[in-house]
Amino acid sequence: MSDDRAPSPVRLQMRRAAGQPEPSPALQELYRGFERELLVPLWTEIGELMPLEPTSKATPHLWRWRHLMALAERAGQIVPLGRGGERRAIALANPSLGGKPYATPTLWAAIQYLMPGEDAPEHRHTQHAFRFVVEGEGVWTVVNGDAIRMSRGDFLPQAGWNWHAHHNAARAPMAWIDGLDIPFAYYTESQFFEFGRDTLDAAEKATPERSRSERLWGYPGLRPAAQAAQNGQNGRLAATPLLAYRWADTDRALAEQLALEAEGCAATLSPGHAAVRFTNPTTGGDALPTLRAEMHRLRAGARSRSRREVGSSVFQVFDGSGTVSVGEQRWSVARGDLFVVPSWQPLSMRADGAEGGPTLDLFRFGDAPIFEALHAHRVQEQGD
Ligand code: GTQ
Ligand code: FE2
Repeated sequence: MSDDRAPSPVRLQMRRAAGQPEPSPALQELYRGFERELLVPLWTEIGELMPLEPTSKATPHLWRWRHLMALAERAGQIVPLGRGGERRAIALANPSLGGKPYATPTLWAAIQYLMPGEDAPEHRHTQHAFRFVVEGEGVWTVVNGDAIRMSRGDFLPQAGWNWHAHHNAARAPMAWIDGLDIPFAYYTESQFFEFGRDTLDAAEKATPERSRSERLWGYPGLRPAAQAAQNGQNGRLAATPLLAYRWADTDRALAEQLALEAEGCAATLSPGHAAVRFTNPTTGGDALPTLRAEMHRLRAGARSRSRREVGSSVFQVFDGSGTVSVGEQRWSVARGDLFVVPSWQPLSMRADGAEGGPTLDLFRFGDAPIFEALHAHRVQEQGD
């Protein structure tokens, strides 16, 4: 055997354990043969490769909004924005994903910050994205030339391969959060990216109250007839054509679910726990192909059912305060705080306060559409 051969990256250890062959010189020699030929037997790996249920590498973790904001503000002062770096976005890095900028194995979650008058340059990519605003206003996100106002509580989906730029038309800086499927696209080696124009034209710097997409699609149950069936798939679009879901609508939908529950109609997930999902009006399914987004509201003092599911999620507290437990972790949370729920880790949430007090509102996004599409999704709820 030649000595100039690179050391084998395969390392096999003989172990005395159930299901493992008895260590012996012959076994040792067999394992060295496997290493030379870059082979790994199933019997040494099966516990790690095929566990009885998901054992996520990701850790439940909480990021405090005030710490994120302080650092984003500092970045606004000292980090210029431009072509190449593309965005002043600062990602949540799960503590057990090797320092990668991934909130979970599939999800990117970042705080993005724009100074007054600043533009983030146009580009497009196959990764699906959305913006969610917990506070502030003054930025318009420009998607295929359509300027879309961003303000508190708005959910702004933006499916892959659409041109987009962001424009701060106000005199104050603004922050928001981005969610994307960047890690999923990275591991599956499926991503494409293109640079667009370096500057926006005057029309794109307009600041309309309502975007073209809302003027065309923003009416419950009404579809523009000119957009009916010519898109193939019986008019089902892969991603939502509605590019802004406004807080006034979301807030009202949640308030009405709780009101209906109080009137004795079964409307909520569990007592005092209302939720809505942001959907594609042409399908009724998730707004984006890979990302699910929802808003949850817990009545003061209410507790959610404990629940675990395949796939991971990121939550941001939108309003109110409460206690959240994820796996072994437990946190008190308040406005803006972000936390991650790894695959198959139980989540339960409780709103602070006594009856009649302020609700706990939480924005949530996750990767469930991926697993649903592959028939690999499972949910287990307390009491099941
Ligand atoms: O705003 O276009 O947080 O492309 C990461 C990648 C934001 C964006 C991110 C992006 C963007
Ligand atoms: Fe982007």
